[in-house]
Amino acid sequence: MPEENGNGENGGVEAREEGSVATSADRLVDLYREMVTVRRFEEACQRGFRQGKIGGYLHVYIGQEAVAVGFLDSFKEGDKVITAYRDHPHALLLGSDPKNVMAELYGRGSGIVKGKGGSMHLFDVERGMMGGYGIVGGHIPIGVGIAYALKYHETDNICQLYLGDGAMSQGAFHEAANLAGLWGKDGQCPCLFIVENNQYGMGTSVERTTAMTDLAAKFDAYGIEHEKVDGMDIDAVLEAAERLTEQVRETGKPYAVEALTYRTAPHGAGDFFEKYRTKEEIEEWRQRDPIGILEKKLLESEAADEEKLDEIKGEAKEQIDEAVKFADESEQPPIEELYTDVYAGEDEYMGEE
Ligand SMILES: Cc1ncc(C[n+]2csc(CCOP(=O)(O)OP(=O)(O)O)c2C)c(N)n1
Ligand SMILES: [Mg+2]
Repeated sequence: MPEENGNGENGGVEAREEGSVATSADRLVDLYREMVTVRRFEEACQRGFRQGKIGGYLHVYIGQEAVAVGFLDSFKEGDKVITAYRDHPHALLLGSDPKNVMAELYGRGSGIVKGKGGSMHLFDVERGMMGGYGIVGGHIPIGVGIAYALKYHETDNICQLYLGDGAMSQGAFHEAANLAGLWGKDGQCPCLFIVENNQYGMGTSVERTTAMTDLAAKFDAYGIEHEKVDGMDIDAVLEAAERLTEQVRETGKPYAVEALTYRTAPHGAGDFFEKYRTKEEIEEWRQRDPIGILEKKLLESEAADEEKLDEIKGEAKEQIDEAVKFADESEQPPIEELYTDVYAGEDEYMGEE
């Protein structure tokens, strides 16, 4: 935690204890803006779903923002990102326009995948966003394969592979982690596993899912080094992200980080009754809300004042209001587009030019 403000010429915030990164005031304010924008987006689409404007299903990242914001801060051009269905922040943070992301949720032709993917299947391959997958654990082998391909093609890029605590009990996780560990022995699998441990898979707590609740330690079985990070504290996440992305890039070996976090929103936007957890528990975690923590830090260190924070919140709201308007006013995809990009052409499928 920064203790005082105004270090260095740029008004940088004092670095935390050993091993931490120096986070300049401007950078922290930018990260605050990112977190608030993601939060406004998630609130808006949750509303849109409940108003019946968004079909399919939809899961928001409310409470978990510091994880994606922190790790994607270390994203380098050419890197790849893959995640499950709680994927809106990852697309937004990689630079997809909120208007097109919102339009995708609304199933419109102006959506980032032309309205065919919806909330759980966001792709923006040019920006490194490799999806958005609805089958729990289904994306993990794909992410490991992407990491292998990055080395095979002799790049120095890495794959950030996000997965939930629940996904770690899937067979696909264990098979993929096994291969990642094996390929990693030869420096051939630059995959950073980022476990978003929000402590529940739908309504089932980690304790009720597995006898071995130390999720990071499960990677030991596959020879993959690991650690844990406080996923509610952006400073802690930034430090881990910067250090670990560089390590994976340099060594070509996979690494796993378990970010302890909490979704203060229900599992999905259509869930209202949460019998599996108490209001008190949710309230306790709200006290550790990552945006609240950063806000406090910014104010205490005088990196920003109330006025600045209000201005950022206002701008984020405006941007997301515009995204909702754009989505709502966009056309449905034309019927002739129904099969376009759905099946690979025969030639493509056979691997011919
Ligand atoms: C193979 C499969 N089984 C079950 C489901 C239903 N399902 C959707 S989300 C989910 C929980 C996954 O939890 P976790 O991996 O912790 O991710 P979180 O929702 O907490 O982000 C389940 C069981 C599914 N989508 N796919
Ligand atoms: Mg979970």
